[in-house]
Amino acid sequence: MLFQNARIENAPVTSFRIADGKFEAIGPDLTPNPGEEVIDLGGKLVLPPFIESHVHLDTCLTAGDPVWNLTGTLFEGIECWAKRKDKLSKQDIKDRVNRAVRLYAAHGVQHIRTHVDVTDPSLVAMETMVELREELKGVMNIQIVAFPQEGILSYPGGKQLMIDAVKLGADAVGAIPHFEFTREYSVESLNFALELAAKEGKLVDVHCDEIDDEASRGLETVAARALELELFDKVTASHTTAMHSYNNAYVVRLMRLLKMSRINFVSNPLVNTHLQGRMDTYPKRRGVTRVKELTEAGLNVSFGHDDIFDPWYPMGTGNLRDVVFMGLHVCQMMGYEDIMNAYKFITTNAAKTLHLGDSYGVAPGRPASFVVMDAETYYDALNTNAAVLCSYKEGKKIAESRPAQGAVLF
Ligand code: 17E
Ligand code: FE2
Repeated sequence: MLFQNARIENAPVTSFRIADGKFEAIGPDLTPNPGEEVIDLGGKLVLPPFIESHVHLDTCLTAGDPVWNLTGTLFEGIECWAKRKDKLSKQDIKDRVNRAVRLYAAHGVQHIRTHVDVTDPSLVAMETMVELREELKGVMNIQIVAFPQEGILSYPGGKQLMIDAVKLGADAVGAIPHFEFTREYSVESLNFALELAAKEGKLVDVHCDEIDDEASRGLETVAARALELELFDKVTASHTTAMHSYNNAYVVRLMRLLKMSRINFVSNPLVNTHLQGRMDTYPKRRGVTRVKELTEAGLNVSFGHDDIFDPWYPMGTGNLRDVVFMGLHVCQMMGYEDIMNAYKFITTNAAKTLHLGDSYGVAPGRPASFVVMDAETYYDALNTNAAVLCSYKEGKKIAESRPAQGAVLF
């Protein structure tokens, strides 16, 4: 199949051919073979598929059930979720995750890293997510992080639950240092999580310092262990919102270690703009990590949605455009090049974090997975909230849309 007039990643128009589920060739001089199907993309933007690098699928679509988060804090969210956990069943999780995955697919997402709460003696969410990963693999590539929402050292049997979750099939090990009872527990939980990952050959993705406390310094431990255990870019620090509040002298010192460690960062600008700064009067902190400075230092940063309609965030439609839009505003990354390149936060940068390797990207020999947007450049796509016209996964169309028609009558 030949696609003509495609603007791949903002570049001038070209053509590309897909065959047997792979990109076969890319170039402006490609002409149709006899009898070949030709699709004229009319100069529209083609991007590698979107990647949700941080979400909690097990909690999605539960806002208000059984109670709403009234303060809007992370901590009340954790309390609300603890009440909802009692009602978890395989069917409940499957129904909600199937709905959420379809929301994402409609917006061109083909890869999701989900954190799954394992501070639950039944581990039903983990068990169910492992089944869903298999059931959905034709349409969504799901990566699972064993996430100890209520702590590893501060939750009864927390260490064993992490070990059991890895045995059940988690792809990555998590931690939540800022929620542990003490600083000592925080450090010990990180040592435990990274050593478990090193031993079992897993990735790491830590909910790290998601608090406005400038003394929350889990990140330095994550980075030091990533370096010493030689895990490097297998390790990701998510949220790191306390970095917003660190003093600059400390950040300059920390930055050297971060660069040596080569860890990835995931920022969740939509949700952390909502959750952070809640104990401030005025001025209120934004509480989003230092995306601009990390990027300028050559560290890999991607953006995640974090939640869809759950105790931590009462909105969300699975459209990562909202995440990028908020991220650029709150991180003050609104230069022309920043805006044009912003799709990388939810594509190529996220692919590095998820370790997708050669299975990702618009290039000959790679799986023919891509999205076509109703815009010519990412600048326009972002500004106009352009629809994803179609989403192809390994040569198969898995979603399409027809943009709404409207008219101004004067
Ligand atoms: N749990 C947590 O600890 N932090 C979050 N941002 C969410 C769940 C969504
Ligand atoms: Fe999260």
